[in-house]
Amino acid sequence: MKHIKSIIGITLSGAALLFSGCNQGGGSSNGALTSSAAEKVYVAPGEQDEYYAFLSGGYSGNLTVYGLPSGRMFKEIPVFSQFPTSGYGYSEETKPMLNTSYGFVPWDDAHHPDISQTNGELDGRWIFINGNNTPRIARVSLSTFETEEIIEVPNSAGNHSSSFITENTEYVVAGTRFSVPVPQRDMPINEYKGNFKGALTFITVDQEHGHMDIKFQLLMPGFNYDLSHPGRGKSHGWFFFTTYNTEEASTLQEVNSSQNDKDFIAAINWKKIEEYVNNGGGTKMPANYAHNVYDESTHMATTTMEKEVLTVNPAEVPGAIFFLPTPKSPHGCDVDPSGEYIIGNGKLSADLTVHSFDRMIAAIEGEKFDGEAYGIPILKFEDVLAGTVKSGGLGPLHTEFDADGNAYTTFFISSEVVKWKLGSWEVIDRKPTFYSVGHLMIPGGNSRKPFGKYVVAMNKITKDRYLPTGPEMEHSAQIYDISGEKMELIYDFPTHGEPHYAAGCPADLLRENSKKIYRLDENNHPYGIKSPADARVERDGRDVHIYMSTIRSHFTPDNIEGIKVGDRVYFHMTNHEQDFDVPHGFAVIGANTSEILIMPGQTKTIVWEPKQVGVWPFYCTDFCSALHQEMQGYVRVSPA
Ligand code: CUK
Ligand code: CUA
Repeated sequence: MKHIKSIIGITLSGAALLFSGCNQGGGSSNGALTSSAAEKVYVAPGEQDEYYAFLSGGYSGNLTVYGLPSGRMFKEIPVFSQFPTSGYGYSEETKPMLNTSYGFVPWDDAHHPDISQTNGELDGRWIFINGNNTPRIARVSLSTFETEEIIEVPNSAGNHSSSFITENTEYVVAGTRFSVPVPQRDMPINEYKGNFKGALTFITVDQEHGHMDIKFQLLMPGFNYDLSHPGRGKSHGWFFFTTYNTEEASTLQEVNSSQNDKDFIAAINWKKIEEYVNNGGGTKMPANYAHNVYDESTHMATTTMEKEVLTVNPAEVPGAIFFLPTPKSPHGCDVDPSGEYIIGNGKLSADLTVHSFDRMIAAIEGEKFDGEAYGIPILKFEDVLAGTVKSGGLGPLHTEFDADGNAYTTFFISSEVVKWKLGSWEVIDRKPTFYSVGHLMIPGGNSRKPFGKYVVAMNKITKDRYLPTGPEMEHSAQIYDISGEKMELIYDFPTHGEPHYAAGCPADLLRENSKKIYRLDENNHPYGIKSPADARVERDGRDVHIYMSTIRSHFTPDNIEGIKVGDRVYFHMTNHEQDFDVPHGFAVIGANTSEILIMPGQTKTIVWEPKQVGVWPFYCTDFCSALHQEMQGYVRVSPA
C-alpha cells in the first residue's frame, strides 16, 4: 500500500484498497496488478470515463452501461425484462414493448449488442440487441438510453447469431440457432433432416427514426446458425454465419463422435438477394409476429401484430450463397476491419481458421466448387483459406481487432486472450483470464475503425476473484490495456447477469447527444396534463382516470375520494419538472405491479384495482427534495 501511495499519491485510497484485495490471490500467476495498472483505471471523483461499454445482460434480459477504464456501472437499461427500478414493463406505456405472438413475455436472454454504424464507423445513434429465447430484436436509443422498439422474429428459435448490423445500418440481421419446421407444425422430430429450416432474417432500419421492418427471410438448410458478422469495406454487401450440426441431427448428444470434420461458414450476398426481392422475388408466407414501437412524443408503446413475411429459398437466387468449410463446430464469426479476413473458430480445435474474402470471390468466379448442399455450392477449403493461426490455446470462441492489424481471440478452455497478427498469423502475446472467457470487446473492435486502447474480456466463471457471496457469484469482466505490444491486465469488475457480447464507443460520441429532459411542451400523451391546474379525476364506468401532477414535492390531487372496490384506477402521472435529473416515483399500497419512475416532462400510468375498503396511502419513491418524505397522499376506497 505504501508503495502505491508513493507512486500515485494519497488521493488514491479507493483504488489502493481495491488493489490490496486483488493481491490476496498472490503472485503474478493470478493476474496481480502492478501499481501503474491502478493509475490506468483510476478515474478521479468528478472525472468521467473515456469510453462507454454496453454489456449484454444475458439471462437478465437487459443491457448494462459501464465506463472504461473505471469499470463503473452507470445504468441498467431494461430491454426484454420487466424492471421494477423504473417500472419498465409494468407501466401501461411500456407493457406493450414485451408483447409477442406468444402473449406478454416479460423476460428474455440478451446476447449481442451492436452499435449503429455509418460507413463502417460507429455513429452512436442506436444500439441493437437480440432476445435469444423468444426471438426478438430490440433497438435502444443512445440519446435517451431507453428501449424504443422490439420486433419479434418469426420462423426462428434461439435467435443467437444476432443482432449484427451492416456498415451503414441498412440491416440488422438475425440468425437462428435452432432450425425448426417452417411454418411450425406437428411433425415427428426424427424427420428433422431435410425438413427443418434455418431462417436468416434481414431487417431494414429506417435511417431517420430507426424503425425496423423485416425485409426478407432466407430459408436456409436445417443447420444451427451460431454467430454472424457483416462484411465491411470490400466485403460490404456480404454477411457471414458460422454453422454447426451440418449433419442435421435432431439430437446433438453425440456431437463429438458423429461430427463432420468440417462445418461451414455460410457466405450470403445480401445485396444480390435484396435486388431479387426488390424486383418482386420471394414468397409471402403467413407469419404472426409482434412489432412494438415506443413513441417519444406520446411516451407510449403500441403493438402491431404483423401477419406475413417475405421468404426466399436459396435455390431462387443462384450465385448468392456459398459454403466455406470450417473445422470443428465453429462458434465466433468475425470479420477484420479491412473486410478481407473472415475468422471462424472451431470450438473443438486449437487452430484458428482464417478465410480470405478475395480468394473466396476468385473461387466463386472460377466456379471451383467441391460439391453442394441443398443446391448451395461448397467452396474448397484450400481455395478460400487465408491462413491458420497456430494458437497453442484451446477452445477458441471470439475475435476482435485493434487499429494496427492485430486480432485478439478468446479461448474458453485454456482461459486466455491471444493476440496475433493478421496476415502473418503469428502469435504476439497471450494473457490468462479469470476464468473461462467467452466474448471480448474492443470499442469499435467489430467496425472499420477500432479504438484499440482497451479490451474487455467477459468471463463465465468468477470463483475467487471477489469476496464470496454464497453459491452464486456475478460474472466477471477484465480490462486489459492493449496500447503496447503486450497486453496488460489492469482491472477486474463484476457484471450483471451473464454478459455475452458487448459494444463500446468513445464517450465523446454520445455525451453531447444524451438527452437531459423530455420537454413538457412536446408531451403528447393522451392522458398527460400541461400543468398541475389541469389535474382531475374522471370516472368512466368502472374505470377511474386520475390525471395527476408531480412537482417538488407534492402530488395534485393528493386526497382522492369516490373510488369503489372493483374499480380500475388509472393513475396517469405527469412530471411537471423541467430540471435535469429530477424524477418522481409513485407507489400505492397493495398495487400488484411495481412503482414507476416518471422523468421530467414525461407521463406514465399504473393501474390499481383496490380490493379492500379503507383509506390507502401512496407516496413518491424517488428522493426528490428535502420534502420528499412529505410527497404523499391518500385514496379513499368505499364499498362497491
Ligand atoms: S455466445 Cu456467449 S460466449 Cu451468445 Cu456470443 Cu459465445
Ligand atoms: Cu417526488 Cu420524492
